[in-house]
Amino acid sequence: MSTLVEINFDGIVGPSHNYAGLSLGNLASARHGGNVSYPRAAALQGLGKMRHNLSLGLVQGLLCPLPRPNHGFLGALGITEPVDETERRLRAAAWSASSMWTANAATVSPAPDTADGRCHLTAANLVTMPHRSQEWPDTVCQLRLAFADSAHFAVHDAVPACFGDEGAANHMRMGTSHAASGLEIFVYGKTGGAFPARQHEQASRAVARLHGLDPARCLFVEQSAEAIAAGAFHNDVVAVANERVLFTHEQAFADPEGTYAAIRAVLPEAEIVVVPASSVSLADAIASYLFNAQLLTLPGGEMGLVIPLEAWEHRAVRTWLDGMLASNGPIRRVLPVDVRQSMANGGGPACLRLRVVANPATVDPRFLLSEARADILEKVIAKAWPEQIDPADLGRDSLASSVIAARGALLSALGLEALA
Ligand code: SUG
Repeated sequence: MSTLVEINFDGIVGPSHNYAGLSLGNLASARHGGNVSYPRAAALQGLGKMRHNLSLGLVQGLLCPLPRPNHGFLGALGITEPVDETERRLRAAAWSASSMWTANAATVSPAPDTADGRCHLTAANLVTMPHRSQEWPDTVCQLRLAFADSAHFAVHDAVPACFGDEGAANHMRMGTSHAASGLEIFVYGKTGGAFPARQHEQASRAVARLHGLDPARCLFVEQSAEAIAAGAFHNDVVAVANERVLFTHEQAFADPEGTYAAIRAVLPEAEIVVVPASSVSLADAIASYLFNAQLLTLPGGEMGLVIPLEAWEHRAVRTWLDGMLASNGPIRRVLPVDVRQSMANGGGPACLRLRVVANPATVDPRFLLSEARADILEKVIAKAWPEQIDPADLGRDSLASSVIAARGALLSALGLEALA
């Protein structure tokens, strides 16, 4: 039996989690900008999702929040307190806990797909949004620690900033099993609408080259302009794949039929589950985050879809899901989870995790979760995470001290002081 399994590395929600309305084109971020956030509840919700997946018998990994407020970023922009009106957003950027959405940390090509037989990870430059562009150097440090075993992993710096790259959120991998050689699907957008296209085709092509992928097993697919205009700022808001199954909204891709045909040409076993707009409109798909789901192969072999509660509670989505479960489709279980604090910033279950197919024994164990370690994390979060943050509090020294201390307590509890 292969030792390669899918490991989901969830980002622990950082103690500075707040709603600053920083992401143009991300409707939830815009809608909740200025609201009071609840970092402790947010981190406990995230941990609850990790525990949920652990209890399903899956291997669960974790990644730590990055250092915030980012004084280096503020210094490089010449920003000091007190800030004026024009500097407020940049200051908020330096406080953002956005690294929790680890689907944007990197693009991952597992060992069966690469020329040198190692799992390759390229950190995402995230240049389209200022608050996210500061993440990648710290992300690379963390990935180099978690995946330090160079016999099995290669971690690349981000591709040059001239080409925006948002990582695994715009990348899907299909195959007969996780351990088999895969078809890697890179989804990019084209600019032109009211909202930015955050993934550039050339960034995706660079990642494929860096990872040593077989061009015959790569697809570069354009995201539909309507999807971006409707608020699908990443492909993972309108489509998700797992092994032989693609679960997608009918308006996800610029050329849906061409995309499905190209997938079937490489993977004849592919099962493509298309949700028609007549059942769930693009607007409802984006409001409910139906597709921002974790499509998982459960230990028994059947597939489960971990969706946000918002999708489960949405009338049209629920009707469609009930019909799907009653049919004989490949997705056998629907598993709703509560990640409402993250959802209010546009981050559903799929945003919160980075998928890595690897042998868990080759990963630094400090980045793997067990029930016992989850108990430890829960205590640290309950004790050290701020209960709430009003965006007007950003910049306060007392808040900065508690955010820094909370992250420090987490790193010590995990034995990851090296990231301090
Ligand atoms: O980059 N939200 C994130 C959400 C990322 C979701 N990730 C995936 N779809 N994979 C973003 O837009 C909001 C921060 C704020 O407004 O305070 C934010 O960054």
